[in-house]
Amino acid sequence: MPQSKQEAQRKAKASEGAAAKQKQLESYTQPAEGVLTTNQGLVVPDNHNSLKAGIRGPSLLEDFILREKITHFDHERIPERVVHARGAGAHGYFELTKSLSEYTRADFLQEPGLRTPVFVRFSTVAGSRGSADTVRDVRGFAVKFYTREGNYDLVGNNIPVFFIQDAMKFPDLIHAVKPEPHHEMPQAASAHDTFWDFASLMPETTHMLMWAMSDRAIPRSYRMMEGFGVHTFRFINARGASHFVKFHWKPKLGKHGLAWDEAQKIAGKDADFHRRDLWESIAQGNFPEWELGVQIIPEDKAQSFGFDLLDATKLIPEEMVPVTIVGRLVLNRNPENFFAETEQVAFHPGHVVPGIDFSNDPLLQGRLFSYTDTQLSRLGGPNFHELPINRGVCPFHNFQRDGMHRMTIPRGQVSYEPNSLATGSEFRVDGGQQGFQSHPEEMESPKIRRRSPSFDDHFSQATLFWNSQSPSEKDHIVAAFQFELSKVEVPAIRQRVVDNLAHVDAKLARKVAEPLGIGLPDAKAAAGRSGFRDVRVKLPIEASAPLSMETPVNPNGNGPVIATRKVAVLVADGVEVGAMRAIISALNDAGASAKIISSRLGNVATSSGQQLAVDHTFANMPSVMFDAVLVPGGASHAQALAANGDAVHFVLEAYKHCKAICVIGEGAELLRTLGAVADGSAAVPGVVIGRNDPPSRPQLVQDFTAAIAKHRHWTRPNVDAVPA
Ligand code: HDE
Repeated sequence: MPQSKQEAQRKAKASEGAAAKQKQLESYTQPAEGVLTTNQGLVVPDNHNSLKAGIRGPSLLEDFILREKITHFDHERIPERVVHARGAGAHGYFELTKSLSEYTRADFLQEPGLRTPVFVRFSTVAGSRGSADTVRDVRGFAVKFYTREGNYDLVGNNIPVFFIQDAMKFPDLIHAVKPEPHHEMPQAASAHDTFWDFASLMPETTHMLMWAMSDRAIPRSYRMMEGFGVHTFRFINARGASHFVKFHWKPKLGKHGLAWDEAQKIAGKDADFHRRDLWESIAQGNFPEWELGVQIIPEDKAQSFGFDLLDATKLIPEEMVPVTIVGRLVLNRNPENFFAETEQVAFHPGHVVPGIDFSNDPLLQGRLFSYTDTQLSRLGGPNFHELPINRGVCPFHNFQRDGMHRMTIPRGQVSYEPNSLATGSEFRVDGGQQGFQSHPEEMESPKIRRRSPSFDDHFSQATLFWNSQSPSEKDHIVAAFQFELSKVEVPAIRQRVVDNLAHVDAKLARKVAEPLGIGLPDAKAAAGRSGFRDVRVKLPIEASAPLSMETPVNPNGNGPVIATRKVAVLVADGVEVGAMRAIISALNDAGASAKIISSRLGNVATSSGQQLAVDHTFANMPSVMFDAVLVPGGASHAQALAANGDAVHFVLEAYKHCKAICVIGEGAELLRTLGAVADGSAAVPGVVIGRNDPPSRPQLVQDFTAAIAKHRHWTRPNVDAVPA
């Protein structure tokens, strides 16, 4: 067969696999149109009036149509997830690009080109279902692979380590971070006494705190964050050999954060910011994409790092074990129904397939119990695996029976094994080499309720993280600690936190402490507290580049990426549109989008007397909804904008949030209103000042594109002087 035909057949087969889940889900969908009926199928004759004893009389109990409607409504809510309640989901596929057959027998990791359908749910951790998307928090990154051997769930986060080492502490951690129990405040925020009280008394949280105070915890988009399996797992190959493995998701669009002031404002202006961003990108055909990477560690190397692979507060720096890219994840379809899919999806790290197994990480071990258990109260019984979104695409059969909401109808007399009645011949599960085989790890040790001493070092990786940050990233971390601790009312808690930080880096601790009205950080006091162990593993590296968000995810990627970036174009009557149109067209070609913003909807008149349609107003789409701002030229337009407080605020705020700004011709007037960039003549990072004449346009386009691609210009001067 010619190769191209083979390739075409392979592709057709691959997409068939990816569509398996969609086909299955379609059989459960219900059209929105048609006559209204009761749940029993009776046509409803009148959907506005209840049945009454007389035209002005009381309603009758007999009215089963009213009763059914109200009863169903009364029971519409289910308990929200106890953590990760707020989330957004999408369908897509995972395509293997490099066979992992050397390490694992998992079917979906054998044949490059094979596509496996997936459902992914991103989430915040602490907030309730209706909380804002852009709060400072860890993000969940949960992937359900509907493989031909059963469902595999990789239930990870956007941060590669965790707050605690043992599942025993999880309820305490979550009780501490959730709203305080007496008055249920604050919502979706760690900036309060109970969280920092707990954290300060648990030095093992320190490494994760560093990540949580970094811009990782305020991502620009779900599409622009990394994902991590966090724990060490095992791959088991066809010969039964085991390797340890850590999973990484690397976003195609790079990893980017918001400014903290911006994140807080977005929480009010558009609480659905991340959910909307994901939905709109997919709806517009800009399918979010990640690469799957693995760090593979031979069993005999596992003890060689100094820190323990079973300790979820540790990562393995990529310099020590490189990440190999083995596949890609593409999200290409929005759910049909939020409740049926995103809310009812039930992830579980214990959903594994043959070839993937657990490590003894005591945090992971606790999770293996929790996830099925929690669905029992959340989804109302043991049959949640039958919900359409949770069904595997391969057949399943066993003799578990009955329970709330059973949907399948098991046939026949037999519900036990072994039996001879189901088919007339003897049937028993043979206990052989078929199916999932637990890795036969040797176990010879006494039962013990203690922490391994190999988990004792709580600071060396926190220091590694700190040393890996750029100066601006360090500033953001310091500011985040200061903000959070300034909300803590008990000074002794603030003091304990900075005492612990002194073991990460003395300068960091001093800086954090400065505005907090407490004493100097006291490393000795921290070391004297119970729970503190003075152990430091010597790492072979001082810093690790991939830990900085400023290190590109894919250093070999081509050119500046501005795809899906949003640019606001500020206009008023008299706007000169020549250069503006050239820039917008170049932005569109590069996959970015531009929206025309003015003080009112409708049209503005251009300098040549044409009408320019306005997309949004300054009030309904403020600067925090955009990645960059363009102010075209035109004398009366520039004057009008400079006299408009909303327009000035728009640019000031974009300046403060270090976004790319391009001003053309008289549009530069608006910049001059910024005390911070006095006359606009000095080169300010990310501020592009151009002329209206056609010959300068290519350079203008190039400079503005490069400025947007840089995401943010954190080193911009005088940002604090801007009162936005
Ligand atoms: Fe979870 N976690 N978790 N977790 N987790 C849940 O399960 C739990 C942990 C993570 O989009 C719950 O179905 C325990 C680490 C994500 O539906 C619950 C421990 C990581 C999601 C639960 C942990 C996670 C959850 C709540 C410590 C990163 C959302 C609802 C022993 C690797 C999944 C539910 C979704 C959800 C328990 C720690 C990630 C209660 C006991 C570490 C992404 O079962």
